[in-house]
Parts: sequence; structure tokens; C-alpha cells
Amino acid sequence: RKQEGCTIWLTGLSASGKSTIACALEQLLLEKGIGAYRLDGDNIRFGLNKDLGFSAEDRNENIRRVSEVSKLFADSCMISITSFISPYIEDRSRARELHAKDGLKFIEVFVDVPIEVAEQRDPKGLYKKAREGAIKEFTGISAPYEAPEAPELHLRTDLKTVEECTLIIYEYLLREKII
Ligand code: GGZ
Repeated sequence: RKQEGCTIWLTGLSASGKSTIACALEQLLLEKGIGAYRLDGDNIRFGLNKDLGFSAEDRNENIRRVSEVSKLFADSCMISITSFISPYIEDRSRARELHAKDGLKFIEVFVDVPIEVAEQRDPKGLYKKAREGAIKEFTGISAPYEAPEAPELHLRTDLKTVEECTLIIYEYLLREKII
């Protein structure tokens, strides 16, 4: 049976663990011979979306374009994994509707961590810069993050390991007969 495509939409604060989980999940799927592709800031914000910053309008447009691209990957039978903060409920809900319109599955995964933990992790020193005012409109500090109200999956990355979080998503895909 050919795999069905879908979009796995990771959302959460900076340093919540989205990219780490996305990488581990992509790797696991590829090892099993399942086609998967990851969209993230590194391959989108430096290319297709290099004209966009972090104002509310630019984030709306960032997420709109990512939604369209991810939908195309899903339509080509890939497991498309997106890892963007995507702070606005409305943007994520539009992404979901875009997929639904074409009969494609959209799995929203809340990569959740208390902001204090994200700020302690601060792998790139961005929270520190945001606190000092050197970065404006930083999500969780000086810009909003609207948590999902009914995500398909909710992962607390301070309470579970990367491996556990990855397996939870993998098992969801099996359970839903997507893979
Ligand atoms: C939030 C910012 C900002 C501001 C730069 N706010 O932890 P990172 O570094 O590697 O991931 C963050 C990334 C967020 O880009 P997204 O495309 O995911 O954002 S959104 O979905 O809201 O459009 C962070 C870095 O870019 N970064 N400035 N002001 N994160």
C-alpha cells in the first residue's frame, strides 16, 4: 500500500524542541523507507521567505507560504514535517483548512514547554537578547504565542525525551493508518 501524504505541523516557542523532534522523526521515517521531508526556518526563511521578518504581518505571510508548500509535499504522498513557531491560532487554522479542502490530513502537534524552561535552554542566546531589548517582538517575551486549543498531539518536552516524543508521533501515524 502506498503511503498517504500528510502534514505534521509542529508549533511551539523558540527552544521548545520543534526542530530536534522534526529531525528525529524525519530520520526515523526515512530509516523505515517512508518518504519524509522537513520544512523549517533554515530551508524556508533563508530562501523562499527571505523577504520576511518577525512582525505579525510577516509571520502571517511566512505561515501562509509554508502551509501552501507543505500541502504540495503532502499531496505528493510525502510526510511533510513543518517546524515553525506559528504563534497565531488563526494562521494554523487556515493551514488546516487549506489541507482539508484537498482532502489531506493535517496533524497539529503542540511542542510545549514552560517559557521558563525555554528561556533557561536559550541555545542561541535569543531570550537573553530579547530581555535586553536587542531583539524586538520576540515570541513569549514581547510577542504573543497562542497555544493550540485542540491539537492532535500535545508533547511536553521538559517531561519526555526526544525519543519518546518522536515515537508518540510515529505511533499516531500508524494508528491513523497514514503509514
Ligand atoms: C521569535 C525569532 C525572532 C523573533 C528570530 N521571535 O529558536 P530559533 O530562533 O532557531 O527559532 C526562532 C525562529 C522563528 O522563526 P519561525 O519562522 O518559526 O517564526 S514564525 O512561525 O513566528 O514566523 C528563532 C528566530 O527565528 N527568531 N527573531 N522576534 N523567533
